[in-house]
Amino acid sequence: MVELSAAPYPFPFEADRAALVIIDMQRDFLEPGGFGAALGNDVSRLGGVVAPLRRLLLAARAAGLFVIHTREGHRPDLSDLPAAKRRRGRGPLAIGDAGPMGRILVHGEPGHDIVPELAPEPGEPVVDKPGKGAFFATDLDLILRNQGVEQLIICGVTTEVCVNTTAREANDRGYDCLVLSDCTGSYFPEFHDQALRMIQAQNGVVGWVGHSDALVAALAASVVHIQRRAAS
Ligand code: C5J
Repeated sequence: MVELSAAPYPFPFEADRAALVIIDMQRDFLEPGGFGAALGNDVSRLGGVVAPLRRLLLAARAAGLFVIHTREGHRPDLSDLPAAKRRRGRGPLAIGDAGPMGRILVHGEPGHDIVPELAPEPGEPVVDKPGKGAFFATDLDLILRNQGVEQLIICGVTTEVCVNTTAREANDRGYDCLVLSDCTGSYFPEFHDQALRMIQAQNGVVGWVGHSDALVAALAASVVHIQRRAAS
């Protein structure tokens, strides 16, 4: 166990029962012409997350940490899209409409892909989710429990929507969650800050908030430990 610097108090990181969960780092949220832009957001605000998250992802892979990715999206026939979700955005393009990166938030379309810098590798499950929380209507919990995971390192976008919803869902299911401030992002800086404050408030009512520097250092030091568990 390694104590990682975090708020409201150090996070007791145990690499062999932890997973890195990367939420919705999709072109539809990060690039012009996607869902985020259709809602009127300045998507350039999310770009700063990619480099620190890529550094962490490479460190996690090198150390043998379990990595899992999520994507928000819907079936091509939109049968898993609640009418209310489709109506709500009220932008020029709704979910399922054709945009510059294909149909908005639809499985298999270019915009639904994870950005190339963070593309999943073989052996890293990708969970497709129709909602904001990664546990809703998915097999994420089953996959994590089958791997013996009890701690989640949560990263991705956006801090106050899918990251926060997933952290809350995980917390209610008994996982310890560490959310990394530099590896999560929002179109609204003030929402990012407040969302992180909400997680750590009241002595960690939802979990912990940390920085990737501490985790990358811990992963570099724990290579042998994680590999030993995988080999046993
Ligand atoms: C949103 C997400 N913001 N991944 N999705 O609609 O946070």
